[in-house]
Amino acid sequence: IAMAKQSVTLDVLSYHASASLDDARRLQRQVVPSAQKFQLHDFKFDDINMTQDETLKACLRMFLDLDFVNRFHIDYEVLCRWLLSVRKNYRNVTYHNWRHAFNVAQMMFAIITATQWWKIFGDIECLALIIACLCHDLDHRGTNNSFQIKASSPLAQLYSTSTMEHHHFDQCIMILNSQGNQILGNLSPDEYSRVIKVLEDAILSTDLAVYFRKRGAFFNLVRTSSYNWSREDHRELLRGMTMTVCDLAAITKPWDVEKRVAELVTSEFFEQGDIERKELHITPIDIMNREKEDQLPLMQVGFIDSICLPIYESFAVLSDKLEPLVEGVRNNKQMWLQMAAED
Ligand code: 5BB
Ligand code: ZN
Repeated sequence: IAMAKQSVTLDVLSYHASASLDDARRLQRQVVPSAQKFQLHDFKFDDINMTQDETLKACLRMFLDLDFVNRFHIDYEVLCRWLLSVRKNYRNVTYHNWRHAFNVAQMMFAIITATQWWKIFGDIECLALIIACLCHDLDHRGTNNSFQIKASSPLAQLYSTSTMEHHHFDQCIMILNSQGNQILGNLSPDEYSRVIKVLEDAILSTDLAVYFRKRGAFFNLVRTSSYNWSREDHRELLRGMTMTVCDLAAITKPWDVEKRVAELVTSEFFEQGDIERKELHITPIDIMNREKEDQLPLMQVGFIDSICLPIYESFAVLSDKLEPLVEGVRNNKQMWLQMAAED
């Protein structure tokens, strides 16, 4: 079993590639516009009109404004190369690509600045959270955990639960350890291990199964106002839930954005369904079945009611600064209901 695991590991890890020093130096010389210019504090942020280069500069802006570069003595050229490497290790899949990761990080930035939760988390946890957002879907293949299991993929042999999320974390660690990409290289050993622990926890929290397992405890803390953010276990819950809130944030966006993103999610689901039919000879579940396309608006309503509204409502109780997120979800629910009624 040890031998088998080792060869599976080598197989899985062989995809990694670092960005070139030339590209890093090119990015390093560019002027980085302000957060205002990029609208990085805006909950309605939309990346549609940004170039690939601009998404990287926006990430540099987040690192600069959160004071990570000074506080953690991050070599700016190393940061540029790390960002390029992270982007390079996303695949060109329809939804779970670099743009998705970038949007998740922007929402984390907007939330921790608007609410001032950066004071609750402190600099180490904030650094870990932003890195986690950028890395949380690294090397996603456009197929979910249950697909890995059904296809007996090498990844599923390596990790039987939270399969993809463990892989995203592995990829994240590999990039952080690569020559010329070590943005955590100047942290003290204690700070370094703390960042890695928080990072792992945050990336694993993006498995919806983990969200379902933990959300009850979180809703209780919020409902009864019995949270104490100086407690690590309470903060850990808040960090995990914030990862989910950022991961699913397309559902809070203005309708034109939400509509466009939902189409990407749908396409990726259908593409998985096609592979399941063709290669695994099974009938895909409804959300992945092209023949059930007309059920989409009602599926989105179900997704909103069962997964999204509870967490965004809970977050708005924690901070009234987050009310625009719930309003966005409620508005999109009405739009999906309207679409369902039209067909
Ligand atoms: C979600 C959980 N899944 C295991 C089964 C299906 N459900 S669902 O019924 O709530 C559902 C969610 C059904 C259809 C959906 O999209 C059709 C376009 C969605 C859905 N999921 N819709 C969205 O707009 C988004 Br965003 C998502 C999230 C997709 C990424 C899944 C990984 C989530 C990690 C937290
Ligand atoms: Zn994601």
